[in-house]
Amino acid sequence: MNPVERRAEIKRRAAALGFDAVGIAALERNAHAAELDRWLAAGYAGEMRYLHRQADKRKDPRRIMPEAKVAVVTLMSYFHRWVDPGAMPRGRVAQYAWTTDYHEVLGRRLKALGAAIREVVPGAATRTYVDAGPVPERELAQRAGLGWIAKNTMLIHPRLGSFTFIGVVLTDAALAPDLPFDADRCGTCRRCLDACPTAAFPEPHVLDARRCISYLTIEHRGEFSPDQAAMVGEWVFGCDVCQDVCPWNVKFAQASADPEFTPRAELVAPDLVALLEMDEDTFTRGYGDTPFERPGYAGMRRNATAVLQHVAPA
Ligand code: B12
Ligand code: SF4
Ligand code: SF4
Repeated sequence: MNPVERRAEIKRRAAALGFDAVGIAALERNAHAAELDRWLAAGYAGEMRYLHRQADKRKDPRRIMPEAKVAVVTLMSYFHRWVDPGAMPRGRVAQYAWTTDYHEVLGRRLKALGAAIREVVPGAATRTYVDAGPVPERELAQRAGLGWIAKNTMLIHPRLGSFTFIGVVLTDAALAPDLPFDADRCGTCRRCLDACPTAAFPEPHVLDARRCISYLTIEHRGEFSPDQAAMVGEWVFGCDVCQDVCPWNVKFAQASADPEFTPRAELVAPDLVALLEMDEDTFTRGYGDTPFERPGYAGMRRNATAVLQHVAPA
């Protein structure tokens, strides 16, 4: 097989493994390295110190795996549409966390894709990444032709929308790269920027994570200041507002039919009062295999307290 035929075969196998889209990016210096430097210098990463430590690799992904030539980039939709959580007090949870932790599901499928690449190209080396790791995932997805980086900073695929997980396999296999997705289909729209409840976008394409509810409820360690608690509003884990209002999700995206991404009721609308009353063992039994494990018992109780204060102030 030549590099173009190998690319077609790998895409066929990726589809059979349940990936919704796949593309190949040549590994080059990140075209937006300067934006990353500016973003870090402005302090927008907050307490996510690892983003400073990983900056050199994010700016030049060839440094992650020196022998790698291309990134095989996958998208997997987890879109479910908004579900009314019913009687309050229940907090809202970002859709990506309505199911078993995606790192586990996607990690397993990416390993299978790595094995498929090694079958198609015997002797090839592969390394798989999802979320964790110094990989500029949105940048690589755009370069692999999978969509554009939108004003809300999300990677939007024209058919799937932005409720997608990105996965990456770096490899030294000789595969023909796809063309980058060069169009910007946001146009004059700015719904996401105007809808953000905490004004977290100082300008289009730039997110001040310190003001983002997703950062506050998932990444922030320790207690909330009164201002931070007020910003969280009704969101007990993550936030989807800047995606919920996007026409590319509202009009075009289809709900995922993937059985491994079937929503679990206790994640879609957790009972906040029960969350505050449960002990740590009960929390671990109920939520140990879910994204709630990242903020953990203490973090989720902190979030629940802030939401209850918002929806039913004492
Ligand atoms: C740190 C992080 C966060 C932080 C910061 C987010 C941010 N916007 O930077 C916080 C905790 C806030 C966060 C929140 C969320 N995250 Co997050 N997060 C990451 C992580 C680990 C690194 C992102 C990063 O490097 N940020 C720093 C900024 C500067 O880099 P960047 O976003 O990649 O931006 C690049 C481009 O935008 C480009 N660029 C800059 N300016 C410009 C201008 C133009 C015109 C263009 C074209 C490009 C461009 O340069 C940047 C540097 O390369 C990635 C996984 C990964 N390894 O990449 C997941 C990831 C980005 N997150 C993801 C998700 C799902 C979310 C949430 C939706 C979760 C939720 N519902 O609560 C929210 C969305 C909030 C939002 N609007 O971004 C997905 C996004 C999938 C997608 N389709 O885009 C990723 C890819 C994880 C994954 N594997 O699926 N996240
Ligand atoms: S995830 Fe929520 S808080 Fe964060 S930028 Fe989007 S709308 Fe704003
Ligand atoms: S809401 Fe509008 S500006 Fe924001 S990401 Fe979607 S299309 Fe782009």
